[in-house]
Formats: sequence, C-alpha cells, structure tokens
Amino acid sequence: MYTQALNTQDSAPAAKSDPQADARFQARVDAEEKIEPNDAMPEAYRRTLTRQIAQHAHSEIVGMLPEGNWITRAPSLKRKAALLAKVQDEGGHGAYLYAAAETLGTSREQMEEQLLSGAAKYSSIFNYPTLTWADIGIVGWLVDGAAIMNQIPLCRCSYGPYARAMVRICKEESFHQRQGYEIMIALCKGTPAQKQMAQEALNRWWWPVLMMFGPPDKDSLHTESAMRWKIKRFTNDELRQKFIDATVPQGQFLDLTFPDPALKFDAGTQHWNYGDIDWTEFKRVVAGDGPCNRQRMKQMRAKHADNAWVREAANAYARKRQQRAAAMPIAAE
Ligand code: FAQ
Repeated sequence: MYTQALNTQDSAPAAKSDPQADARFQARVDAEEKIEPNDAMPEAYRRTLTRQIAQHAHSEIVGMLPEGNWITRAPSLKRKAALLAKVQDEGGHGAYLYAAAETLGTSREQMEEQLLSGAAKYSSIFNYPTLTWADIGIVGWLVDGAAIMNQIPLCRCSYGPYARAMVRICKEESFHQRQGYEIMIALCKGTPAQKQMAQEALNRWWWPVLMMFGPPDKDSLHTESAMRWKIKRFTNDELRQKFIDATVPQGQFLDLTFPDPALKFDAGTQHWNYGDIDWTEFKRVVAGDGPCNRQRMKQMRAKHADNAWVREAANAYARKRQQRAAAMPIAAE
C-alpha cells in the first residue's frame, strides 16, 4: 500500500512494496518532478525523509545552545546584535523544518518527544563546547560553512516542502557563515593573543566539523537509497571533499594552520588530500558520550518544561478561535 502522507503515522506497520507503483514513483523522481505531501510515495521514502528532516530540525534547535551561550558575553553591541539575530534564525530554521516534516504525517509533538527521550539524533557537532569568543567565529565560518555545503544541494531535493524550506535557510546560512568569517578576520588581524585564540579554536573544531558530513560512504546506511530518490545529490565523502577544498584557502588567507599534517594539495586531482578522521570519536559522540551531550539534553528538557505555559496558552487561544468560528453564522454567498 502506498502512503497518503498526511494521513499516516510513523508507528504504522511497514507497508508492502508495490513494484509497479515504485516504478511510477521513480520515473517521477527521475524526471525531476517535485513530490508533494499528498502524492503517492513508497513508505520507505516517507520514513527516510521524516528521519532526515526531523534530525535536521533538531540540529537547528539544539544548535542554538552553543552560540546562545555567548549572547550575553559578546564583545560589542554590534557583535551581540548579529549573534542574537543568527541564533533566532536557527530557531526559525527548526520551525520551517518541523513544518516540512509534519507534511509527511508525524506531528511536531511526536518529533519533540523523540528528541527529548533520546530516540532521535541531532548533529554530532552540537555536542562540542564553545569555550572562547573565537569558537563563535569558528561556528559561523566552519559549522555554517559545512551546513551550507550540505544544504545547497538539498534545495533540489525531490520532496517539495523540504526543498522550498532549504532555499530560505541557505540564504540565511550564508549570512551566518560571513559573520563567522568576519569574526575570524578581526581576531587574526588582532593582537597575538587574539590570533592564538583563533588558532586554538580551529584546532578544537576542525575534525568534528569534518564529521558533520556523516560516516564515510562505505559505512553510510542511507546514501544509496537517498541518492536514488534524489533526496541527497552528493555522497557524504563528496561533500566533505568539496568543503575541504573550499575552506583550506580561506584558512590560509587567515594565516591559520589546519591541525592535519597530512593536508596537502594534489595538483593531479586538484583536491586537498586529508588525514584519517577518528570515526571512533564520531560514533562515541553520536551514541551520547560527547563532551556536551548530557548538558545539551538536560537544557532541552528543562526548556521544554519551562515553556509548557506557552504551549498551553497557544492551545487555549486556538480552541477559543475555533469555538468563535463555529458559532459564527455562515455568510450568504
Ligand atoms: N551527527 O547513512 P548516513 C546546522 C547518522 S544543521 C549525528 O550517512 P544520512 C545549522 C545518520 O543520521 C546540521 N548523526 O545518514 C546550524 C544515520 O543514523 P540513523 C545538520 C549522524 O542521513 C549551524 C547514521 O549516522 N544538518 O548545522 C551524523 O544519509 C550553526 C548513518 O549515516 C542536517 O541535518 C552527524 N553528523 O546522511 C545550526 C542536514 N551524520 O538515522 C546552528 C540534513 C550521520 O540511521 C548553528 N541531513 N549521522 O540512526 C543530511 O544531509 C544527512 O542526514 C547527513 C547524514 C549527511 C547528515
């Protein structure tokens, strides 16, 4: 049975595949048609998308925490205003993404519940601490830079609501990347102590940022099907390489040293070769044992409890509007 997305739940038993319907669906995807919420789609497509979009939404929301940590300590009014706007943007990205995922049949409440119970993942990168102001520069330059590299192709994702949400998100992420790089320029042109702070932040974040792109292709569970369905347009390793190629010259301009002795330009391939990534660290962080996993989840649960009154007030207001609308006489045509 094929799903009519808005009417289904993730808890529904896995539907049997229908080869003819699968072929019709794949032909639409191959023809670059956008798939819309109530279109027929294989159950596996719906589940893959729901997982990816929900994880993406959770990442945007948990990602507000490491930067939010510096809003009260930003070094100037200009920096504070920019950081405040950026962190608010990330909250907005989470909201668009939850809305896109809801069109596939899972409610925002269910997704939040999955995050708070630890059943759903969010990006590994947000389990690292922002220890100095330079980390805020690095998050904008590298974390948003990596996010853009991964997300620009998602603007061409086969699922319409996700693709459209990504267009606006990418525009905002590029402002975020520039504000981060501008912080790095200021620090690198500043005093020797500021330059050292920038270098130490790069040393801490470089490898975790490379892990953001996900496991190597040979270990990736979802890439093959996600590429076939044109959810992903590039593999994890392809995007990682594109990011490294774009970012190393930016670091050289800052006169910073990347913490990878194997980083070397290959004139033959025109790519930067890089050293081995520590995938045991990645697995540990994703499994919940990174430097800040426990702190992040504690903060998310406390925020959810503190904000219960906002949800109650919004629900009460919605009920009142519904009752008023139901009591109104129907206008004559
Ligand atoms: N962290 O088979 P694959 C941002 C999991 S937004 C944790 O290769 P897939 C904005 C993966 O879920 C950053 N888990 O998976 C911002 C899967 O586990 P599952 C987030 C990871 O989906 C900036 C398993 O490993 N961006 O930064 C990670 O094909 C600054 C096997 O992996 C997105 O979510 C990881 N890094 O490829 C906000 C973009 N990588 O579910 C605030 C959309 C992999 O089977 C401040 N997502 N896993 O249990 C994607 O493009 C993809 O989902 C990938 C992973 C590329 C992340």
